Amino acid sequence: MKNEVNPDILISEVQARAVNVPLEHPVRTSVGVIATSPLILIDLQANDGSVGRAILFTYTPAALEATRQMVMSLGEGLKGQPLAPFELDRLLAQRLRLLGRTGIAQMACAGIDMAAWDALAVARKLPLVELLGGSRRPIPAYDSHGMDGVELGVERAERAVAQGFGAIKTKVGYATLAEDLRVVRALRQSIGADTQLLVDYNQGLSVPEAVRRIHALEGEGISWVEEPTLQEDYAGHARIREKVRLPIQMGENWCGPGEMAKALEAGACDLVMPDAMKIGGVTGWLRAAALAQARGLPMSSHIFQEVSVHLLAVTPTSHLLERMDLASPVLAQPLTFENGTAIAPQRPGTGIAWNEDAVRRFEVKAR
Ligand code: SMN
Ligand code: MG
Repeated sequence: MKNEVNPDILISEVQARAVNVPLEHPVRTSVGVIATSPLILIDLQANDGSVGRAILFTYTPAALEATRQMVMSLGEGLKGQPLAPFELDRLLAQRLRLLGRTGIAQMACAGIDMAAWDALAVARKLPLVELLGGSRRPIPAYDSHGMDGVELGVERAERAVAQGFGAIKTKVGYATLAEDLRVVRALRQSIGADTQLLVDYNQGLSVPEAVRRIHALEGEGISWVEEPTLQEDYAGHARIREKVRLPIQMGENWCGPGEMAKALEAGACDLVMPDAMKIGGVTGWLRAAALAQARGLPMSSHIFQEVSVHLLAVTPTSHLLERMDLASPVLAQPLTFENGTAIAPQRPGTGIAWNEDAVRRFEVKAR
């Protein structure tokens, strides 16, 4: 007998479009430059008329079409399924057990997960954070910059401090330690002692070089050193962590909560920052938050600010929201920051909606 009080809402269709969006500043890292923002925009239609939306960031335009196709084909296989994200997660895990939920498969599953949670929140007329049992509250954020050198680095840091950010992240891993120090000292001088300074090596150093450079940074007032060595080298991160006095941060590359558990088991880091896409969407994030809570590890986000502002509000060890604007040009109402914090929008769901004129302008059609 169907539950007439609350008949299942069913998935009707999943659509995915690829766009390549200009960035105000290229994201320069020690291991490569991201010149534009390649995104997959997902629309998940439910049979009650609700539409869930999600964004995927593919890091390189080369991954756009494959990721879009993966979302579309997995979505096709979910037509008629109840709009129940935990059930969808179980179904996709089962269907991809042999392939493995890694890389583009994991990204596509996460995109469907985020869109399904969005659709459910829209159907229930609640902001996602409230559907998850939390409340909309200011989440402290840091402004995230690239390997911008001294001049642009100071210019961006001063603008962020003027906007009220209490923390700035810069990317380091220049050719020499001296250049790292020159940039860090210039930024420290420009932002003053009250603003936190975070650095991100983007996996660019060997373990011995990381120990050498982080020792040299220890007197510079750094609040965290992110991904000093290869992200998959948990033992290497643990060796660095044992030898230095600055907190080691990582997590943006963990593919699902399972990889996070292995990293924590290895003692790889003092702080965690899962990526809402790679960790497995809302569902993956909730499981990651429990792992962080069990070990008392402060948990920050990695890009995906529009959904992360909801997720950090229901994260027991919530730390900092990363502000790196990768999608605003195609959003109808970009997330706003005030005095270095952001609050999940009052609108139902995540609040993600497309600026369709901009989507048409930046859309990348399959050849
Ligand atoms: C980063 C890397 C690649 C794209 C966006 C952001 C970076 C970060 O590692 O932590 O912001
Ligand atoms: Mg990083």
